[in-house]
Amino acid sequence: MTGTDVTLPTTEDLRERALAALRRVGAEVPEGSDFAARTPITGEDLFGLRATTGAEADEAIRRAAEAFRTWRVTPAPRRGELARRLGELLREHKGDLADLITVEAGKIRSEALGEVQEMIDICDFAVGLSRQLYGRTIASERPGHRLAETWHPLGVVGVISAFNFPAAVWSWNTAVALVCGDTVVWKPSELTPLISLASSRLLARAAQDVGAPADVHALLLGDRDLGERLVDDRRVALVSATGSTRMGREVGPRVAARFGRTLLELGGNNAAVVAPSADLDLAVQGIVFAAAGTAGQRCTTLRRLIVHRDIADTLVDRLTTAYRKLPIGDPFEDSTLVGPLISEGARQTMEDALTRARAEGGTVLVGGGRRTSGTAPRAAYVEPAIVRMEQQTDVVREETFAPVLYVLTYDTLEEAVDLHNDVPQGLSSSIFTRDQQEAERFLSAEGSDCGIVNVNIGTSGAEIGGAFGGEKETGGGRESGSDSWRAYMRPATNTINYSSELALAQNVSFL
Ligand code: UN1
Repeated sequence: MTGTDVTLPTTEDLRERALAALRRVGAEVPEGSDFAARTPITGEDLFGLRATTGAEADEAIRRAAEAFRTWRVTPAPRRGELARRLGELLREHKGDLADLITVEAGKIRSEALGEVQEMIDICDFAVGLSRQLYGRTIASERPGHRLAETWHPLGVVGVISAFNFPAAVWSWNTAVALVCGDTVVWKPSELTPLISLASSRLLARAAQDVGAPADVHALLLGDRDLGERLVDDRRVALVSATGSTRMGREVGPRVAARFGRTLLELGGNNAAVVAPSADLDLAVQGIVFAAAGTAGQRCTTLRRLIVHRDIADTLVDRLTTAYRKLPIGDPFEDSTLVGPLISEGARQTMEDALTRARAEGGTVLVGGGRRTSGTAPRAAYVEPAIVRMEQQTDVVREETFAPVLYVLTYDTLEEAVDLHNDVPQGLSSSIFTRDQQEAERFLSAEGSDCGIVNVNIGTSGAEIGGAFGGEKETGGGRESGSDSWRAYMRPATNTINYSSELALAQNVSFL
Protein backbone atom coordinates (compact mmCIF):
# COMPACT_ATOMS: atom_id res chain seq x y z
CA MET A 1 0.00 0.00 0.00
CA THR A 2 1.32 3.41 -0.91
CA GLY A 3 -0.21 6.68 0.17
CA THR A 4 0.62 10.31 -0.49
CA ASP A 5 -0.55 11.55 2.85
CA VAL A 6 2.58 12.75 4.60
CA THR A 7 2.83 16.51 5.04
CA LEU A 8 6.34 17.66 5.75
CA PRO A 9 8.24 20.83 6.56
CA THR A 10 10.54 22.14 3.85
CA THR A 11 14.26 21.38 3.84
CA GLU A 12 14.82 25.13 4.12
CA ASP A 13 12.79 25.24 7.39
CA LEU A 14 14.78 22.32 8.76
CA ARG A 15 18.07 23.93 7.79
CA GLU A 16 17.06 27.13 9.61
CA ARG A 17 15.94 25.18 12.65
CA ALA A 18 19.23 23.26 12.83
CA LEU A 19 21.34 26.39 12.34
CA ALA A 20 19.40 28.26 15.02
CA ALA A 21 19.95 25.40 17.51
CA LEU A 22 23.65 25.27 16.67
CA ARG A 23 23.93 29.03 17.14
CA ARG A 24 22.28 28.91 20.56
CA VAL A 25 24.63 26.14 21.66
CA GLY A 26 27.57 28.19 20.35
CA ALA A 27 28.76 25.54 17.89
CA GLU A 28 30.59 26.55 14.76
CA VAL A 29 29.77 24.69 11.59
CA PRO A 30 32.87 23.64 9.62
CA GLU A 31 31.50 24.41 6.17
CA GLY A 32 33.00 22.52 3.26
CA SER A 33 32.28 19.99 0.59
CA ASP A 34 33.62 16.70 1.96
CA PHE A 35 30.23 15.42 3.05
CA ALA A 36 26.77 16.76 3.78
CA ALA A 37 24.60 17.13 6.86
CA ARG A 38 21.31 15.61 5.88
CA THR A 39 17.79 15.18 7.20
CA PRO A 40 15.72 12.01 6.84
CA ILE A 41 12.58 14.14 7.33
CA THR A 42 12.77 15.20 3.69
CA GLY A 43 15.65 12.96 2.62
CA GLU A 44 17.58 16.04 1.46
CA ASP A 45 21.00 17.51 2.21
CA LEU A 46 21.08 20.52 4.56
CA PHE A 47 24.57 21.86 3.88
CA GLY A 48 28.10 20.76 3.08
CA LEU A 49 30.68 20.09 5.77
CA ARG A 50 34.42 19.80 5.94
CA ALA A 51 35.68 16.47 7.29
CA THR A 52 38.49 16.07 9.82
CA THR A 53 41.68 15.20 7.94
CA GLY A 54 43.86 12.22 8.85
CA ALA A 55 46.56 14.59 10.09
CA GLU A 56 44.06 16.44 12.29
CA ALA A 57 42.79 13.14 13.70
CA ASP A 58 46.33 12.10 14.49
CA GLU A 59 46.94 15.43 16.23
CA ALA A 60 43.66 15.11 18.19
CA ILE A 61 44.75 11.70 19.49
CA ARG A 62 48.18 13.09 20.40
CA ARG A 63 46.63 15.96 22.33
CA ALA A 64 44.15 13.67 24.07
CA ALA A 65 47.08 11.45 25.13
CA GLU A 66 48.91 14.54 26.39
CA ALA A 67 45.84 15.82 28.29
CA PHE A 68 45.49 12.39 29.88
CA ARG A 69 48.75 12.97 31.73
CA THR A 70 47.24 15.80 33.79
CA TRP A 71 43.66 14.57 33.83
CA ARG A 72 44.58 11.20 35.30
CA VAL A 73 46.06 12.86 38.41
CA THR A 74 43.20 15.34 38.85
CA PRO A 75 41.22 14.03 41.87
CA ALA A 76 38.16 12.10 40.69
CA PRO A 77 35.65 14.31 42.57
CA ARG A 78 37.17 17.31 40.77
CA ARG A 79 36.73 15.47 37.48
CA GLY A 80 33.11 15.02 38.52
CA GLU A 81 32.68 18.80 38.33
CA LEU A 82 33.07 18.54 34.57
CA ALA A 83 30.21 16.05 34.37
CA ARG A 84 28.12 18.29 36.60
CA ARG A 85 28.70 21.36 34.41
CA LEU A 86 27.98 19.36 31.26
CA GLY A 87 24.71 18.20 32.83
CA GLU A 88 23.76 21.83 33.56
CA LEU A 89 24.47 22.90 29.98
CA LEU A 90 22.50 19.93 28.64
CA ARG A 91 19.53 20.97 30.78
CA GLU A 92 19.79 24.53 29.46
CA HIS A 93 19.99 23.37 25.83
CA LYS A 94 17.68 20.36 26.01
CA GLY A 95 15.34 21.73 23.35
CA ASP A 96 18.19 22.68 21.01
CA LEU A 97 19.78 19.25 21.17
CA ALA A 98 16.39 17.56 20.73
CA ASP A 99 15.81 19.72 17.62
CA LEU A 100 19.09 18.53 16.12
CA ILE A 101 18.32 14.88 16.94
CA THR A 102 14.94 15.19 15.24
CA VAL A 103 16.39 16.95 12.20
CA GLU A 104 19.24 14.45 11.72
CA ALA A 105 17.94 11.14 13.08
CA GLY A 106 14.21 11.74 12.45
CA LYS A 107 13.18 10.94 16.03
CA ILE A 108 9.79 12.17 17.19
CA ARG A 109 9.92 15.09 19.59
CA SER A 110 9.19 13.11 22.76
CA GLU A 111 11.88 10.53 21.99
CA ALA A 112 14.42 13.19 21.03
CA LEU A 113 13.80 14.99 24.34
CA GLY A 114 14.06 11.57 26.02
CA GLU A 115 17.46 11.03 24.47
CA VAL A 116 18.71 14.34 25.87
CA GLN A 117 17.21 13.42 29.25
CA GLU A 118 19.24 10.22 29.09
CA MET A 119 22.36 12.39 28.63
CA ILE A 120 21.43 14.52 31.63
CA ASP A 121 20.80 11.39 33.71
CA ILE A 122 24.20 9.88 32.92
CA CYS A 123 25.88 13.17 33.87
CA ASP A 124 24.16 13.05 37.27
CA PHE A 125 25.22 9.41 37.61
CA ALA A 126 28.81 10.28 36.68
CA VAL A 127 28.96 13.06 39.29
CA GLY A 128 28.05 10.54 42.00
CA LEU A 129 30.38 7.97 40.51
CA SER A 130 33.28 10.40 40.79
CA ARG A 131 33.18 9.77 44.55
CA GLN A 132 32.57 6.04 44.27
CA LEU A 133 35.40 4.54 42.23
CA TYR A 134 35.92 1.93 44.88
CA GLY A 135 38.59 -0.77 45.10
CA ARG A 136 38.66 -3.58 47.64
CA THR A 137 40.91 -4.52 50.52
CA ILE A 138 41.56 -8.24 50.57
CA ALA A 139 42.71 -10.39 53.52
CA SER A 140 46.32 -11.44 53.01
CA GLU A 141 47.51 -14.96 53.87
CA ARG A 142 50.70 -13.47 55.33
CA PRO A 143 51.03 -11.80 58.75
CA GLY A 144 51.70 -8.07 58.59
CA HIS A 145 50.55 -7.80 54.98
CA ARG A 146 47.64 -6.17 53.29
CA LEU A 147 46.25 -6.75 49.80
CA ALA A 148 44.48 -3.93 48.02
CA GLU A 149 42.97 -3.29 44.64
CA THR A 150 43.39 0.18 43.16
CA TRP A 151 41.60 1.47 40.05
CA HIS A 152 43.51 3.80 37.77
CA PRO A 153 42.51 5.72 34.64
CA LEU A 154 43.08 3.81 31.42
CA GLY A 155 44.11 6.37 28.81
CA VAL A 156 42.50 7.72 25.65
CA VAL A 157 39.07 6.23 24.95
CA GLY A 158 37.92 6.14 21.31
CA VAL A 159 34.14 6.34 21.03
CA ILE A 160 32.53 5.21 17.77
CA SER A 161 28.77 5.80 17.79
CA ALA A 162 25.78 5.11 15.55
CA PHE A 163 23.10 7.36 14.04
CA ASN A 164 20.17 6.00 16.05
CA PHE A 165 21.28 7.24 19.49
CA PRO A 166 23.59 9.93 18.16
CA ALA A 167 24.11 11.70 21.47
CA ALA A 168 23.05 9.50 24.40
CA VAL A 169 25.46 6.66 23.67
CA TRP A 170 28.30 9.18 23.37
CA SER A 171 27.32 10.66 26.72
CA TRP A 172 27.17 7.25 28.46
CA ASN A 173 30.74 6.63 27.38
CA THR A 174 32.08 10.13 27.73
CA ALA A 175 30.63 11.16 31.10
CA VAL A 176 31.81 7.90 32.68
CA ALA A 177 35.22 7.86 30.95
CA LEU A 178 35.92 11.46 31.98
CA VAL A 179 35.23 10.93 35.68
CA CYS A 180 37.34 7.76 35.46
CA GLY A 181 40.24 10.02 34.41
CA ASP A 182 40.32 9.11 30.73
CA THR A 183 40.25 11.48 27.79
CA VAL A 184 37.94 10.88 24.83
CA VAL A 185 38.16 11.08 21.03
CA TRP A 186 34.77 10.69 19.38
CA LYS A 187 33.95 9.48 15.88
CA PRO A 188 30.17 9.78 15.48
CA SER A 189 28.12 8.44 12.59
CA GLU A 190 28.56 10.42 9.38
CA LEU A 191 24.76 10.71 9.37
CA THR A 192 24.62 12.83 12.53
CA PRO A 193 27.39 15.44 12.46
CA LEU A 194 25.31 18.35 13.78
CA ILE A 195 24.20 16.84 17.08
CA SER A 196 27.83 15.74 17.48
CA LEU A 197 29.09 19.29 16.93
CA ALA A 198 26.57 20.61 19.45
CA SER A 199 27.28 17.98 22.13
CA SER A 200 31.00 18.39 21.68
CA ARG A 201 30.73 22.17 21.92
CA LEU A 202 28.78 21.95 25.19
CA LEU A 203 31.46 19.68 26.64
CA ALA A 204 34.18 22.13 25.52
CA ARG A 205 32.26 24.95 27.23
CA ALA A 206 31.90 22.84 30.39
CA ALA A 207 35.65 22.10 30.37
CA GLN A 208 36.41 25.79 30.06
CA ASP A 209 33.97 26.69 32.86
CA VAL A 210 35.52 24.23 35.35
CA GLY A 211 39.13 24.67 34.26
CA ALA A 212 39.59 21.19 32.80
CA PRO A 213 42.12 20.74 29.95
CA ALA A 214 40.55 21.62 26.58
CA ASP A 215 41.90 18.41 25.08
CA VAL A 216 39.99 16.04 27.37
CA HIS A 217 37.68 15.60 24.38
CA ALA A 218 37.98 15.81 20.60
CA LEU A 219 35.51 15.26 17.78
CA LEU A 220 36.41 13.64 14.44
CA LEU A 221 33.88 14.33 11.70
CA GLY A 222 33.84 12.27 8.53
CA ASP A 223 33.87 8.77 7.17
CA ARG A 224 34.95 5.38 8.45
CA ASP A 225 38.69 5.99 7.85
CA LEU A 226 38.64 8.16 10.97
CA GLY A 227 37.06 5.35 13.00
CA GLU A 228 39.71 3.01 11.66
CA ARG A 229 42.39 5.33 12.98
CA LEU A 230 40.97 4.97 16.48
CA VAL A 231 40.83 1.20 16.00
CA ASP A 232 44.45 0.92 14.91
CA ASP A 233 46.13 3.60 17.02
CA ARG A 234 48.14 2.21 19.96
CA ARG A 235 47.60 5.41 21.91
CA VAL A 236 43.87 4.59 22.12
CA ALA A 237 43.56 2.29 25.15
CA LEU A 238 39.88 1.44 24.76
CA VAL A 239 37.66 1.49 21.69
CA SER A 240 34.00 1.66 22.64
CA ALA A 241 32.03 0.96 19.47
CA THR A 242 28.29 0.90 18.86
CA GLY A 243 26.98 -0.38 15.53
CA SER A 244 26.36 -3.49 13.51
CA THR A 245 27.69 -6.94 14.29
CA ARG A 246 29.54 -6.74 10.98
CA MET A 247 31.37 -3.65 12.17
CA GLY A 248 32.15 -5.29 15.53
CA ARG A 249 33.54 -8.35 13.83
CA GLU A 250 36.17 -6.08 12.24
CA VAL A 251 36.83 -3.79 15.18
CA GLY A 252 37.21 -6.53 17.83
CA PRO A 253 40.10 -8.52 16.31
CA ARG A 254 41.92 -5.40 15.06
CA VAL A 255 42.00 -3.79 18.48
CA ALA A 256 42.84 -7.13 20.13
CA ALA A 257 45.78 -7.59 17.71
CA ARG A 258 47.46 -4.55 19.29
CA PHE A 259 46.33 -5.65 22.80
CA GLY A 260 43.92 -2.73 23.10
CA ARG A 261 40.57 -3.11 24.81
CA THR A 262 37.14 -2.99 23.24
CA LEU A 263 33.67 -2.38 24.52
CA LEU A 264 31.25 -3.56 21.85
CA GLU A 265 27.56 -2.78 21.67
CA LEU A 266 26.36 -4.44 18.48
CA GLY A 267 23.20 -5.84 16.95
CA GLY A 268 20.17 -7.09 18.82
CA ASN A 269 17.29 -9.36 17.84
CA ASN A 270 15.13 -8.72 20.81
CA ALA A 271 12.09 -10.79 21.67
CA ALA A 272 9.14 -10.68 24.05
CA VAL A 273 7.42 -13.83 25.27
CA VAL A 274 3.70 -13.30 25.89
CA ALA A 275 2.29 -15.92 28.24
CA PRO A 276 -1.40 -16.87 28.56
CA SER A 277 -1.72 -15.05 31.90
CA ALA A 278 -0.36 -11.75 30.49
CA ASP A 279 -2.23 -8.49 31.03
CA LEU A 280 -2.97 -7.89 27.36
CA ASP A 281 -3.63 -4.15 27.72
CA LEU A 282 -0.17 -3.75 29.18
CA ALA A 283 1.36 -6.10 26.63
CA VAL A 284 -0.16 -4.26 23.66
CA GLN A 285 1.15 -0.89 24.86
CA GLY A 286 4.59 -2.29 25.66
CA ILE A 287 4.86 -4.14 22.37
CA VAL A 288 3.74 -1.26 20.14
CA PHE A 289 6.22 1.16 21.73
CA ALA A 290 9.09 -1.32 21.62
CA ALA A 291 8.41 -2.55 18.07
CA ALA A 292 7.19 0.54 16.20
CA GLY A 293 8.70 3.32 18.34
CA THR A 294 11.77 5.07 16.91
CA ALA A 295 10.57 3.55 13.60
CA GLY A 296 12.17 0.26 14.69
CA GLN A 297 15.64 1.82 14.76
CA ARG A 298 16.80 1.14 18.31
CA CYS A 299 19.22 -1.63 19.00
CA THR A 300 16.70 -2.60 21.69
CA THR A 301 13.73 -2.56 19.27
CA LEU A 302 11.36 -5.50 19.71
CA ARG A 303 11.78 -7.66 16.60
CA ARG A 304 10.25 -11.00 17.62
CA LEU A 305 7.06 -11.79 19.51
CA ILE A 306 6.81 -15.31 20.92
CA VAL A 307 3.14 -15.72 21.87
CA HIS A 308 1.35 -18.62 23.53
CA ARG A 309 -0.87 -20.35 20.96
CA ASP A 310 -4.04 -19.82 23.04
CA ILE A 311 -3.84 -16.03 22.96
CA ALA A 312 -1.99 -15.50 19.68
CA ASP A 313 -5.03 -14.58 17.55
CA THR A 314 -6.44 -12.21 20.15
CA LEU A 315 -3.13 -10.46 20.70
CA VAL A 316 -2.33 -10.22 17.00
CA ASP A 317 -5.77 -8.72 16.31
CA ARG A 318 -5.25 -6.07 18.94
CA LEU A 319 -1.77 -5.28 17.65
CA THR A 320 -2.83 -4.98 14.02
CA THR A 321 -5.65 -2.65 15.07
CA ALA A 322 -3.19 -0.50 17.03
CA TYR A 323 -0.72 -0.51 14.10
CA ARG A 324 -3.37 0.70 11.65
CA LYS A 325 -3.89 3.80 13.81
CA LEU A 326 -0.22 4.73 14.22
CA PRO A 327 0.30 8.32 13.03
CA ILE A 328 3.23 8.29 10.60
CA GLY A 329 4.97 11.40 9.32
CA ASP A 330 6.69 14.63 10.35
CA PRO A 331 8.50 13.88 13.61
CA PHE A 332 8.21 17.53 14.67
CA GLU A 333 4.39 17.16 14.65
CA ASP A 334 3.18 16.42 18.22
CA SER A 335 0.71 13.75 17.14
CA THR A 336 3.26 11.72 15.12
CA LEU A 337 4.43 8.44 16.64
CA VAL A 338 6.44 7.04 13.73
CA GLY A 339 8.97 9.25 11.96
CA PRO A 340 11.07 8.44 8.89
CA LEU A 341 13.62 5.69 8.40
CA ILE A 342 17.13 7.06 8.26
CA SER A 343 17.51 6.51 4.51
CA GLU A 344 16.14 5.02 1.34
CA GLY A 345 18.67 2.21 1.82
CA ALA A 346 17.06 1.34 5.16
CA ARG A 347 13.64 1.30 3.49
CA GLN A 348 14.94 -1.01 0.79
CA THR A 349 16.39 -3.33 3.46
CA MET A 350 12.98 -3.48 5.11
CA GLU A 351 11.28 -4.27 1.81
CA ASP A 352 13.82 -7.02 1.10
CA ALA A 353 13.27 -8.53 4.55
CA LEU A 354 9.51 -8.62 3.95
CA THR A 355 10.03 -10.28 0.56
CA ARG A 356 12.28 -12.88 2.17
CA ALA A 357 9.86 -13.42 5.06
CA ARG A 358 7.06 -14.16 2.58
CA ALA A 359 9.33 -16.59 0.70
CA GLU A 360 10.15 -18.27 4.02
CA GLY A 361 6.46 -18.92 4.73
CA GLY A 362 5.48 -15.69 6.49
CA THR A 363 2.28 -13.66 6.12
CA VAL A 364 2.38 -9.88 6.38
CA LEU A 365 -0.62 -9.05 8.56
CA VAL A 366 -0.33 -5.28 8.58
CA GLY A 367 1.98 -2.55 7.28
CA GLY A 368 5.03 -2.76 5.11
CA GLY A 369 3.81 -0.10 2.70
CA ARG A 370 5.48 3.16 1.89
CA ARG A 371 4.11 6.61 2.70
CA THR A 372 5.18 9.21 0.24
CA SER A 373 5.12 12.96 0.16
CA GLY A 374 4.70 15.10 -2.92
CA THR A 375 7.29 17.55 -1.63
CA ALA A 376 9.96 15.05 -0.51
CA PRO A 377 10.32 12.13 -2.90
CA ARG A 378 13.56 10.97 -1.29
CA ALA A 379 12.19 10.62 2.26
CA ALA A 380 11.64 7.07 3.55
CA TYR A 381 8.42 6.78 5.53
CA VAL A 382 7.10 3.26 6.09
CA GLU A 383 4.17 1.59 7.79
CA PRO A 384 5.48 -0.61 10.62
CA ALA A 385 4.82 -4.25 9.77
CA ILE A 386 3.72 -7.36 11.65
CA VAL A 387 4.54 -10.67 10.00
CA ARG A 388 3.23 -14.03 11.20
CA MET A 389 5.80 -16.79 10.79
CA GLU A 390 5.33 -20.54 11.02
CA GLN A 391 8.95 -20.99 12.08
CA GLN A 392 11.98 -19.02 13.11
CA THR A 393 13.59 -18.82 9.67
CA ASP A 394 16.83 -17.19 8.51
CA VAL A 395 15.35 -13.72 8.01
CA VAL A 396 13.93 -13.80 11.55
CA ARG A 397 17.35 -14.62 12.95
CA GLU A 398 18.84 -11.51 11.33
CA GLU A 399 18.56 -7.97 12.65
CA THR A 400 16.70 -5.80 10.14
CA PHE A 401 17.03 -2.21 11.33
CA ALA A 402 13.44 -1.23 10.54
CA PRO A 403 9.99 -1.72 12.09
CA VAL A 404 9.28 -5.38 11.28
CA LEU A 405 7.83 -7.51 14.07
CA TYR A 406 7.81 -11.27 13.49
CA VAL A 407 5.22 -13.28 15.42
CA LEU A 408 5.90 -16.89 16.42
CA THR A 409 3.75 -19.14 18.59
CA TYR A 410 4.61 -21.60 21.36
CA ASP A 411 2.96 -24.21 23.55
CA THR A 412 5.32 -24.66 26.51
CA LEU A 413 7.62 -22.17 28.25
CA GLU A 414 10.64 -24.38 27.43
CA GLU A 415 9.76 -24.09 23.77
CA ALA A 416 9.37 -20.31 24.10
CA VAL A 417 12.79 -19.97 25.75
CA ASP A 418 14.40 -22.21 23.11
CA LEU A 419 12.95 -20.06 20.33
CA HIS A 420 13.92 -16.96 22.23
CA ASN A 421 17.57 -17.95 22.61
CA ASP A 422 17.94 -19.52 19.16
CA VAL A 423 19.32 -16.38 17.47
CA PRO A 424 22.93 -15.17 17.22
CA GLN A 425 22.31 -11.91 19.11
CA GLY A 426 21.70 -11.43 22.85
CA LEU A 427 20.82 -7.85 23.76
CA SER A 428 17.35 -7.39 25.23
CA SER A 429 14.36 -9.55 26.11
CA SER A 430 11.12 -9.52 28.03
CA ILE A 431 8.25 -11.66 29.23
CA PHE A 432 4.67 -10.55 29.74
CA THR A 433 3.10 -12.76 32.39
CA ARG A 434 1.24 -12.59 35.72
CA ASP A 435 2.60 -16.00 36.71
CA GLN A 436 5.52 -15.38 39.07
CA GLN A 437 7.06 -18.82 38.54
CA GLU A 438 7.13 -18.25 34.80
CA ALA A 439 8.66 -14.79 35.20
CA GLU A 440 11.37 -16.10 37.53
CA ARG A 441 12.20 -18.98 35.19
CA PHE A 442 12.63 -16.54 32.32
CA LEU A 443 14.94 -14.43 34.51
CA SER A 444 16.92 -17.47 35.71
CA ALA A 445 20.01 -19.15 34.26
CA GLU A 446 17.78 -21.46 32.19
CA GLY A 447 15.80 -18.52 30.82
CA SER A 448 16.73 -15.61 28.53
CA ASP A 449 20.41 -15.49 27.50
CA CYS A 450 20.37 -11.70 26.98
CA GLY A 451 22.12 -8.86 28.79
CA ILE A 452 18.78 -7.17 29.49
CA VAL A 453 15.85 -9.26 30.72
CA ASN A 454 12.57 -7.53 31.61
CA VAL A 455 9.20 -8.52 33.03
CA ASN A 456 5.94 -6.84 31.96
CA ILE A 457 7.71 -4.12 30.06
CA GLY A 458 9.07 -4.07 26.51
CA THR A 459 12.64 -4.61 25.39
CA SER A 460 13.56 -0.97 24.75
CA GLY A 461 13.80 2.17 26.83
CA ALA A 462 16.29 1.09 29.51
CA GLU A 463 17.21 3.52 32.29
CA ILE A 464 20.83 4.61 32.61
CA GLY A 465 21.26 3.23 36.15
CA GLY A 466 21.61 -0.37 34.95
CA ALA A 467 24.44 -1.76 32.85
CA PHE A 468 23.52 -1.70 29.15
CA GLY A 469 24.75 -4.33 26.69
CA GLY A 470 24.35 -7.90 25.61
CA GLU A 471 25.83 -11.29 24.94
CA LYS A 472 26.79 -13.39 21.90
CA GLU A 473 26.99 -11.33 18.70
CA THR A 474 25.86 -8.25 20.62
CA GLY A 475 29.49 -8.10 21.71
CA GLY A 476 29.53 -8.61 25.48
CA GLY A 477 30.22 -4.99 26.48
CA ARG A 478 28.42 -3.14 29.26
CA GLU A 479 27.99 0.63 29.20
CA SER A 480 26.16 3.28 31.22
CA GLY A 481 25.27 2.45 34.85
CA SER A 482 25.98 -0.17 37.52
CA ASP A 483 29.69 -0.98 37.57
CA SER A 484 30.27 -0.48 33.82
CA TRP A 485 32.87 2.14 34.84
CA ARG A 486 35.35 -0.68 35.42
CA ALA A 487 35.75 -1.04 31.63
CA TYR A 488 37.18 2.50 31.57
CA MET A 489 39.80 1.88 34.26
CA ARG A 490 42.60 -0.56 34.96
CA PRO A 491 42.86 -2.39 38.27
CA ALA A 492 46.17 -2.76 40.08
CA THR A 493 46.60 -5.35 42.83
CA ASN A 494 48.85 -4.14 45.65
CA THR A 495 50.57 -6.29 48.26
CA ILE A 496 51.79 -4.14 51.13
CA ASN A 497 54.17 -5.59 53.72
CA TYR A 498 54.04 -3.64 56.96
CA SER A 499 56.04 -6.22 58.97
CA SER A 500 59.82 -6.57 59.18
CA GLU A 501 59.78 -10.10 57.78
CA LEU A 502 59.92 -11.11 54.15
CA ALA A 503 57.29 -13.84 54.12
CA LEU A 504 56.73 -15.57 50.81
CA ALA A 505 53.26 -16.63 49.70
CA GLN A 506 52.31 -20.28 49.35
CA ASN A 507 54.83 -21.07 52.18
CA VAL A 508 57.73 -20.93 49.75
CA SER A 509 61.10 -20.74 51.50
CA PHE A 510 64.13 -19.16 49.84
CA LEU A 511 67.45 -17.95 51.30
C1 UN1 B 1 20.59 2.00 21.20
O1 UN1 B 1 19.59 1.73 20.55
O2 UN1 B 1 21.74 1.98 20.67
O3 UN1 B 1 17.27 1.13 26.03
C2 UN1 B 1 20.55 2.44 22.63
C3 UN1 B 1 17.05 1.93 25.11
C4 UN1 B 1 17.79 3.25 25.13
C5 UN1 B 1 19.14 3.10 24.54
C6 UN1 B 1 19.18 2.43 23.21
N1 UN1 B 1 17.90 3.70 26.49
O4 UN1 B 1 16.25 1.71 24.21
